Amino acid sequence: MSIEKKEIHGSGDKWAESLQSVFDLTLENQGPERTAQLLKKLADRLRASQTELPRGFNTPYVNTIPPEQQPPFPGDWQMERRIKSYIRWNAMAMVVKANSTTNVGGHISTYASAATLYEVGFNHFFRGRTENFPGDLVYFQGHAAPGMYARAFLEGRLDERHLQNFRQELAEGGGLSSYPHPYLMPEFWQFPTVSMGLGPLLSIYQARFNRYLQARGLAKWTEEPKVWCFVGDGESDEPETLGSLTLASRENLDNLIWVVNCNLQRLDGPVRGNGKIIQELEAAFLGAGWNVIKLIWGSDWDDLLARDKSGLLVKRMEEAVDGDYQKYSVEPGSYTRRHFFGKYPELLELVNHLTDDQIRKLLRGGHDTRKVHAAYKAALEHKGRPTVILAKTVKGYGLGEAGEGRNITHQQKKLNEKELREFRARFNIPISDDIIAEAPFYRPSADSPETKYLLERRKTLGGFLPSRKVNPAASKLDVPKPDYFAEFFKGSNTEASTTMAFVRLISVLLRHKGLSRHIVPIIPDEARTFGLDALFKDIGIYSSKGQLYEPVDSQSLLYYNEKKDGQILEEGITEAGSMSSFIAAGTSYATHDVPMIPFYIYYSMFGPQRVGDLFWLAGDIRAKGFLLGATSGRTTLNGEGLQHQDGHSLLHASTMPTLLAYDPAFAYEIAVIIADGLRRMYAEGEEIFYYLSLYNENYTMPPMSAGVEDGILKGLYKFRSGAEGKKNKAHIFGSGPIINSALKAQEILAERYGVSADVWSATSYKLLRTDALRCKRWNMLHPTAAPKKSYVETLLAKEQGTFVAVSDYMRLVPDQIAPWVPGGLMTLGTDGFGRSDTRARLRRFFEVDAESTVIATLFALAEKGLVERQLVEKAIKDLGVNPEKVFPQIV
Ligand SMILES: Cc1ncc(C[n+]2csc(CCOP(=O)(O)OP(=O)(O)O)c2C)c(N)n1
Ligand SMILES: [Mg+2]
Repeated sequence: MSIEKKEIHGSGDKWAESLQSVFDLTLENQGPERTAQLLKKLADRLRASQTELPRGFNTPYVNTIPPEQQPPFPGDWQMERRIKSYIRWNAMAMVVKANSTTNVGGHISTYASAATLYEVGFNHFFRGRTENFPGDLVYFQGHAAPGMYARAFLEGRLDERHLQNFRQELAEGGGLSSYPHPYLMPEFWQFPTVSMGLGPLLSIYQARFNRYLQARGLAKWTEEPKVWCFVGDGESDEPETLGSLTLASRENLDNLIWVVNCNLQRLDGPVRGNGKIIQELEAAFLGAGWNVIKLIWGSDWDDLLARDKSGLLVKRMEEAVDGDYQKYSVEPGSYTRRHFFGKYPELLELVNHLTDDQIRKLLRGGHDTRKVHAAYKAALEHKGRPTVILAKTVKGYGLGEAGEGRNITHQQKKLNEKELREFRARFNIPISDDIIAEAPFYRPSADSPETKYLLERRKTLGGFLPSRKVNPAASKLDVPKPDYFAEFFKGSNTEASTTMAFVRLISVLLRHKGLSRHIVPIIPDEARTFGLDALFKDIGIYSSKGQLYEPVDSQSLLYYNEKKDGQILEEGITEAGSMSSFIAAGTSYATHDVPMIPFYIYYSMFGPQRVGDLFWLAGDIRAKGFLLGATSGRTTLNGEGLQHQDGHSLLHASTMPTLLAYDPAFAYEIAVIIADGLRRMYAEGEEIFYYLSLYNENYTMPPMSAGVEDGILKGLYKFRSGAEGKKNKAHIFGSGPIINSALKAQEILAERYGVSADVWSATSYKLLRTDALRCKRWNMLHPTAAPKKSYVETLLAKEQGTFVAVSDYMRLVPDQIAPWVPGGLMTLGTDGFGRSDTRARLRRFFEVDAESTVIATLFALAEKGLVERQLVEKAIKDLGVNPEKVFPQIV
C-alpha cells in the first residue's frame, strides 16, 4: 500500500521539515507497520514526561477504504439500480396510497435514504435460511419497513392487495404491519426493531448467544450466521444503542455487523447540526474496540480527493458541520460551489470542470453501490472484532422538492402529482401519465430480466429475507411429566422461601435428560442473592475465554467457575442485557431450530419497571421462557426500602398480552406452574412466556392437596376451609407469603369473632380476569344464548359470605377480578412507596398483616349488615390497630 506524501508544516519550519524527512525515510525503508510501532514508542516517551497527547479516536473525514482497495463489483449494477428504483417507487407508493384515503401514516424518507444499503445486502450478502443454516439474522430499521415489503412484492412473496393494505391490518384479507412485528406477521418478520435502541442492543446479545450455542455444542450450522443490524443515526442517541458496545468487542463478535445509516437527520431535524455524527460515532466505536468503516463519499469524490494535493479538500470536509451538509443536499450545486468549495480559491479551482448540476449530484458514500459493496465485504472479512459501517446518506433521497434533505421529510406521507412525476422521471419508472396520479404499484413481469436477476440472487444466497420459520418438530422438547416434580408436592418440614424452592426446582430440571442441555439460567449479578451460586460449580458460567485466572475462591464449594461451555449467562449488572439474552434464548426455537428454555431471575423491581419495553418486545417476538421476579413484595423484601420493594410488577405483567403472570405461595404451586409452562411452550409449541413472583420469606411449605392443579393454573383454588359451626362466613384470597396473613386471620376470626373464613390461594388474578372478560364479552355479543360462566364465577357461585383479598402488591392487582366476585371484593394491598423496616412493621403500615385482614373481613361483613359495626370497632381495639394511622398510599 502506498502512502501519499503530504506536508505537515508550512515552509520555513526547520524542525518540522527534518521530522518529516525522517518520517518519510522510515516509511519508505521500514514500511507503515514498523513506522507506526516506532511512532507509538516515541509517543509513549512523550507521555511519560506528563505531556498530554491528542487522543486518536478520530480519523480524517474520508472513507476508510481507499478507492485502490475497492474490490471489483461482482453484480450488474445497472440492473440492480433498476430493481432498486422499482422498490423505491413501490415503497413510496405504498405510503402515499395508504394516506390518500386514510390517515394511517407511514414513512418514505427512511427507506429512501437506505435503499442502496439494503439492496447491496439483499443482492450480495444476506444469506437466507437453508437446511443446515439458520440464515443471516438481519435487524431492519423499523421505519424502513415499506422498503422490505416493496422488495417482497417484487420477489412475488406479497401481492398488490398486501401493499394496498399497508398499515391496514384489519382490512379484509389482512394487511401489512406498520413495522417489523413477528407477533403480527409471524412468517415474515423475525426481529422487532421499531422501538429505537432495542434492535441494536438485541443484535449484540443475539450474536453473543449464537456463540454460546456453538460453544455448548447446540448450534446446528456448519458455517456461522452473521448478525446484521441497521441503525438510524438518530437512534444512536438511545442509551440502549451504544450501552453494550464493549460486550461485542470483549467477546470478539466478528459475526456482528452494524450499518448506521447516517442520513444526518432524525425526526425533528439534524442529528448533530453543529457537529458531525459520523466522527462522534467513530470515536465511540473505536474507543469501544470495534472495527470502524467510514463510508462517507461516493466515487465521484475519489477523483477530487486524488487531485487535491494540498489536503485542503479534507480540511474543508472536516470544517463543514452536518447542518451544512444537510443544506448542500437541499440547495442547488451553485450554493455548494460557493459555500463549500468557495471557502478556498484552490478548491473552487478543483471543481472548475464540474457544472452546478454535477456538483449537486456528487454522491454520498451510502448511495454508491460499489462502495457499499466494498464496505460490506471488508466487514464480512474482518476477523476478531465486530464492525460498524458509518454510511453517509441523504434522508428522503430522491424525493426532491417533496422532502429530500428537508427537516419535514421524516413525516412526509403525501406526494402531489407533480412530485410523483418527478420521482418517476428520476428513477425511470415505466408508469404512464394517465395513471401516475394514483401512484400505482409497479412490478416487472415474472420473465423480465429484473425479476429473473432478483430471484436468481436470492436463490444463490439461500432464500428470501426477512423470513421467520418455526419447524414444529425441531422446536419441541421431551418435557418432564408432573410426577417428575413429586418431591415438591410432598411439602417440607424445614422452612423455605419460594425462591429457594425455585432454585431447587431448576437444579432438579438440570438433571432431566431431555431438558437439561436446553436450560439457560440468566442472572444479572444476583446469583448469590437468590442462592443460585449453587449452580456455579455444576454447570459453570459461560465465558468465551474460559477462566484465565485462578479464582480467589477456588477452594470453596461454590467457586466462581467460568467455562468455555458454561451454561449460566451471568450478565453482570445489566437488566437490559439480561432481557436481551432472555429474548435471544427464548426465540432460539424459531431462529435456530434449537429450543432453549431461559430462566431469567432478577430483582423483581428491576423488571418491567426498568426494562418494560423489552418485556413488551419479548411478547411481540414470541419469546418463550420463564421470567422470575425474585425478592418480590413491597413488605416481604423488608430492609431494602423504596427503590427495591416491588408492589406493582404484577400490574405491569397484566399489561403484557401473552405473558402468563403468577404469584405463587408454595413450592408445589411453582412446580405445577413450571411443569405446565414447559408442556405448553415446549411440548405443545405455544408461543407464550411466563412470569412468576418469587419471595425471600421462609416458612414451611405445605403438601399439595388432591385436585388443586387446575385451580393453581387457572389462578384460584381453595387452600384451607374455615372452621365449622360459625355464625358468619367469609373468604380470604391470599397470594405469595401474604397468604400467611390470611391463614392467621382465619384463626383469629374463628377464635374471637365467630367467623368461618376459607383461605384461597390466588395464583393469578391476571388469568382470572382474562377468562372473565372473554366470557362477559361473549355473553354481550350473544345476548339470547345461554350465558357462559367464567372460571372465577363458577368457582365462587355457591360460596356464601363476603370476600376479601390480601396481597403484597397494589390493590389493583386483586381488584382485577372484583366485578366477578359475588357481592364484590374488599382488597388489601401495598399501595404507596416502600420503606425500610421489619416485615411485621411494614405489614402493619400497609395494612396487609393478619390483624388488618381480620378488620377488613369484619368490615366487609358489617357493610352487608351481617355483623354489627361495633364489632369492627372492637376488633380494631382488641388487635391494637391505630385507626388514626397515616394513609400509606401517600404520606
Ligand atoms: C424509543 C423510541 N422513541 C421514539 C421513536 C419515534 N421515532 C421514530 S423514527 C424517529 C427518528 C429516527 O431517526 P433516525 O434514527 O435517524 O432514523 P432515520 O429515519 O433518519 O433513518 C423517532 C424519534 C421511536 N420509534 N422509538
Ligand atoms: Mg437519521
